[in-house]
Amino acid sequence: MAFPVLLIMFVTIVLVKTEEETSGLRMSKAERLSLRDESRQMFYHAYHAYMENAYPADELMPLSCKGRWKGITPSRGDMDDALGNFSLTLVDSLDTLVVMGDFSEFNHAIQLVIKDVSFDQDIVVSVFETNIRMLGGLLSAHVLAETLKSDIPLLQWYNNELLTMAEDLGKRLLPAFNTSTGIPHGKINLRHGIRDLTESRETCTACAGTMILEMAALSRLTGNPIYEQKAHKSMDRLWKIRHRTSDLMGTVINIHSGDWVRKDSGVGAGIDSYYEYCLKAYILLGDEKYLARFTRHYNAIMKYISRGPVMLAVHMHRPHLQSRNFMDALLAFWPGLQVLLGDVRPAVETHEMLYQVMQRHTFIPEAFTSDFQVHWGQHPLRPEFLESTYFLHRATEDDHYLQVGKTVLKALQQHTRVPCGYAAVNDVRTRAHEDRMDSFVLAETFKYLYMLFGDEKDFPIKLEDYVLTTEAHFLPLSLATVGKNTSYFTLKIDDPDEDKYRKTCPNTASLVPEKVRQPMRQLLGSTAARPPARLRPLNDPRQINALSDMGISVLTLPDGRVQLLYTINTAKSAKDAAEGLTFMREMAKWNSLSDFENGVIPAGVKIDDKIFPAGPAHFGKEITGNERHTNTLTFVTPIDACTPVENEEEISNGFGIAKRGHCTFAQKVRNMQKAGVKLAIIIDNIPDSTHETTALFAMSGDGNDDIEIPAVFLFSKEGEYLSNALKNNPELTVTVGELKNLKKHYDNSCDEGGCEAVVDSQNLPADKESFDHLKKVLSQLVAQFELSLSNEEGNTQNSCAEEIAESIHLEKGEFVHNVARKTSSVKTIQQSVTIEPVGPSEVAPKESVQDTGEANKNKPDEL
Ligand code: DMJ
Repeated sequence: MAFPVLLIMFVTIVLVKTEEETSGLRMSKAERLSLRDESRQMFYHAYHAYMENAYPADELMPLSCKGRWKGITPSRGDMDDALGNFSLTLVDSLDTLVVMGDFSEFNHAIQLVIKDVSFDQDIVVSVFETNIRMLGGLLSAHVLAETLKSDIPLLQWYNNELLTMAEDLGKRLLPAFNTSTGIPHGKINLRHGIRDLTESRETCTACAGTMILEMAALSRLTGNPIYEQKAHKSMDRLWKIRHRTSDLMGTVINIHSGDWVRKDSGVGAGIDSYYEYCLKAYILLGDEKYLARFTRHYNAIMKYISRGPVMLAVHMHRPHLQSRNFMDALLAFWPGLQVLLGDVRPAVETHEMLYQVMQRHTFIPEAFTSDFQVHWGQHPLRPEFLESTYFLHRATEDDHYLQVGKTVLKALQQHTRVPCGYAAVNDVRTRAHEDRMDSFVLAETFKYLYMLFGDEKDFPIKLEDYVLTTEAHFLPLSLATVGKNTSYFTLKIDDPDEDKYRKTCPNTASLVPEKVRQPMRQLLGSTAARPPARLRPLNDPRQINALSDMGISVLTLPDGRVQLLYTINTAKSAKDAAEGLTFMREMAKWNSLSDFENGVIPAGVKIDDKIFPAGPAHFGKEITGNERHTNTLTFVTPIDACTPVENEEEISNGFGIAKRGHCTFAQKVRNMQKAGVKLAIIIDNIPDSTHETTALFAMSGDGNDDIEIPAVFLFSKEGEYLSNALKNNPELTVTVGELKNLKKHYDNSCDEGGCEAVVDSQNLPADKESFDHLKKVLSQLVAQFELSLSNEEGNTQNSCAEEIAESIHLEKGEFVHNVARKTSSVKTIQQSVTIEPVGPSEVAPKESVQDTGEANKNKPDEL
């Protein structure tokens, strides 16, 4: 049954390798193997730290260097969902030991698990987390022990003990499925079942839909069909409640009624592994109904959620309406899943987008905006990006993916390794640590790194004989034939349409990953160009209609920015589509003018003999050219300047200093201006931030033009320097100007090219004004336009085989021309551009950033 999928994967792997250049740096075998060894050492550093300082606790707290226990260590709320006082990290790590060929420690570890772990505890656990980490870990270790024991004498004593434990655990999870819908409760008491949990009503789609692999494996290995039957029933119900027109799923369900509680639909938190298990259920079990379902979902996702490389959640019932303007780190698994399906080209694109995000922030933050700014800064050393990197490398054999893995590995080593393990990053902007090392770091992150750099011969098992679960545990493909002929496993197809969708699109022939990645880089980091005249006077609704004809829709994001979305198959004609693409490309380039890194003119503050880069403002007097402002300074009271400034007399026409937070930048500067401040300096409130690690940005305005004084933004460290200098010398004067010119004037350091803006300021003024006007007009018109969009259904897509055949041959120079001829080659050539009418809005950083991953399995709306 699994044969067709294996064939797809094989075809993918063979065909994707082409004669084309990989453009990225080649990696020597010696370097690759040394990275493999380093990955292994990283795993052991974490593993030993856990075993020596935390075991038998569930997790290691790497900063306090002790164990985390449920009910004993102060609770972190939903973040503790995965805990159950059942030595979670050890169970999750068992098969990583096998992959690394360490049979001696594997042998020792399984003996410890058998001896120490008990599930007979009065403890409430997450059904989803316990299933993927504990049940999956036990089953995988059991299968590997069984497989290896004939070759490894050390393991010959093994006699199904882990399977017995898995069955004990499986039985304890079963009562969760006792709901009228068959959709399981989110939590269960390991000893008492759902007693006292009856008021729990909601669960997330991923929570309910990520049971089938482990449950089916348990059934097939024990011969008891009940587990698999329950999980199938839950999957059947989920399929039934999909949105019948869009084929999309929401993220939270009422387990009793089967109604949707949250109807936002993306591919990340709250839903991710449901889609993963639809496809992998087919791969593992060979049941074609799962492929049919996955294909339907996949087409919907590629039609509504995928915007080129970007994946943005929409409303499941109004799929043309975006529900969020940010993505979360969990969606980084998606390219890996696309590789499994055989749709490598969009996988390459989305992976490349994620790599740009990773490079920009060193790690992929828990959530990031559609223009790749940090939305939630945490990074708990998640595996998803490496998982996709691993699959893409297997499919393409492109050394680029080894280089990507190396970048991730080095970032982990440099910023997260601590004496007692690896510590999660609390905020990628400050790289502050968090006392947290999740079990998936050992189960997945280091495993994927090791498998990425390893040789086939480094692994004691044939990787292609297994499906990797969502927690990277191994389940053997041979399970497909176990029980295949029993009536228990013959499942009825409940949807007459399903047969129509029983085809996948292994569409990777002649794919050239570097050619796919290149445009992504251009999109995200292009040098700016002057806008063509026809983009300027967009001041009339008819022109919005013209955009619509070109396949471009306009959305206002909640933070006031405007997003243009281009979908070829909504264009009126081939000619319009080609125009639309040209428009988008030009806008992408041009838009970079409003992105600081790509062209806004950095300001500088000279304090004593040091010149610090500072962010300018989108409001007030512009700081350009050779003009320099020099003056004395005063901290304003109140320090946030959110209410009228009280120390007006002290200021006496000098510069004022205020702190970021509590109100908008514009509000602060307006209050300071009223108090007679001549230039406002706003200091960041994120501890330890500095321009050395965080990209400068321009402060946003609020649409009013009453502010006349200039304003600049300094990161915390530079602000601290300023405060100290002022403390030492209350008469201190500072000079503010355009960074480049300050440097030229005072220290000639521009000769080294250290202060060049990407765009020469001479190119800016004339068109900048009209572009601002365009953005204003777009903002005003957008609400009206969005309404009309919501009633609009996109055209049906071509079969993906056709699409790929048409789009794979696009050369850079031919792009527009080809699109004009091939308007139906939709999904791989979508683009979106976000225009910032103003800079990033003034958002006070959250003091305690919440987890967006596991926690959001249950609370996806928090993202
Ligand atoms: C893991 O536990 C699994 O991969 C899960 O599906 C998602 N979250 C974590 C890793 O980020």
